[in-house]
Amino acid sequence: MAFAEEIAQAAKLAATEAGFDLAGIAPVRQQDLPELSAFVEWVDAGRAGEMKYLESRTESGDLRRASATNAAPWVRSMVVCALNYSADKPYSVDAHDPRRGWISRYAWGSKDYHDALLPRLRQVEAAIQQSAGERGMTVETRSYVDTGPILERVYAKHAGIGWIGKNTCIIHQKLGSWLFLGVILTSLELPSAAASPDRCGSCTRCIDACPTQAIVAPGKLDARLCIAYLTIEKRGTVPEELRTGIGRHIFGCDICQDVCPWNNKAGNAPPTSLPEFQPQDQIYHPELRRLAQMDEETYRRVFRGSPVKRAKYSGLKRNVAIAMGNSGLQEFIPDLEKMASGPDASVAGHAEWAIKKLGPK
Ligand code: B12
Ligand code: SF4
Ligand code: SF4
Repeated sequence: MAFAEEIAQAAKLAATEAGFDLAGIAPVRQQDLPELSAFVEWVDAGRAGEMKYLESRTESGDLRRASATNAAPWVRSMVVCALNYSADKPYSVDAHDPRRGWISRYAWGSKDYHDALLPRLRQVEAAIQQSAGERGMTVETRSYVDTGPILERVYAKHAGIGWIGKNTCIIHQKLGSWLFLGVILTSLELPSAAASPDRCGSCTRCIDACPTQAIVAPGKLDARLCIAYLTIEKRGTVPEELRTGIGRHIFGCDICQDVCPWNNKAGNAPPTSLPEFQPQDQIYHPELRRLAQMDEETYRRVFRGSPVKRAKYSGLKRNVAIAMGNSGLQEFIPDLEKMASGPDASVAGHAEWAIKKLGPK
């Protein structure tokens, strides 16, 4: 046990040295993680939408994500690390220029968060290996940043990183919720933290502010209604009845975090100083017209290394068409007409909808 405590300390120290803001250790036994069963209910209710990878099952028919042992039968504990990505820029709820679209805070930097976190996790993994080796022990380790079938927020809660808010995000009392998570599975039983206590209390600001009523109950999000899903994950057609609620969001959505008191308290949610998460001029709150006119090569250059690439060129243009339709600005009609007569049927269809929404010139 003394060795396990020392290795745990070495892991946490290495996490700090690698630049993580928070690190803790979570248990992996099912009985210690009651939230895992909520995932099964969530999938059964169809809330994953078209994100079929969340519904992947083991040979025995269990949902792969319902237990970390499905990814690694040897896992005995999990080191969870969190990195602050907040930036010194206004929140989306305070940005009202109808000529501009909103790209979610997590995508403003020059590097995709997977690429920013994985090398740091590898550093921590190496420290765990070294610390165990020095004590004559062997250890298996494996790192994931949203790259494996692990319910990262559940483990983050039980590693003491933060509680799962009613908006479903991990929130830390001081750092707020602008946090990326990464996990390291280990074959050692390391001493785990106490789970973070819930501090949402009677607050319901996130639920009340969500424009598409995607938070159907505290801690339960119907992804099919969430703007982040609709603008990032959903391919092809965005259901017409959901387009108005998307507003001017063109990639992701921050509203349920913008309104959260833990991101607004004086001194809370400080900006990160990491260079890779500093807002890029071309990405932060961009002009819709510039994006509507952007050719594919420029798109690839501007968004190189950025999570925005996940929406693909066609998806981003589709989102821009919806945002233009929601802007109330008829000056966008000529751009929309060009998009409506372009070769991409999905973009064209959404541009036609936007033209109709803006009404006759
Ligand atoms: C799929 C996914 C999405 C989907 C679905 C999100 C969702 N809330 O389910 C979509 C595309 C909508 C999405 C959006 C975003 N995502 Co996302 N996403 C994921 C992913 C890949 C899986 C999450 C998942 O399994 N969801 C299914 C639900 C059921 O699980 P859960 O959210 O963990 O929910 C738990 C709680 O709700 C809890 N629970 C159950 N009942 C109850 C009841 C109460 C009262 C409470 C409090 C809790 C609770 O148990 C559930 C698990 O069973 C994770 C990475 C990973 N591998 O975990 C990233 C991840 C969750 N996403 C992340 C981010 C940053 C975002 C966005 C902020 C991006 C953006 N700005 O657009 C938004 C946030 C939207 C939001 N409010 O959640 C971060 C979250 C960091 C944090 N601080 O929490 C993660 C961890 C990625 C990472 N490695 O950093 N995401
Ligand atoms: S990210 Fe936006 S759409 Fe999704 S739950 Fe939060 S406020 Fe609602
Ligand atoms: S807005 Fe309120 S209810 Fe929602 S996550 Fe933040 S504290 Fe919890």
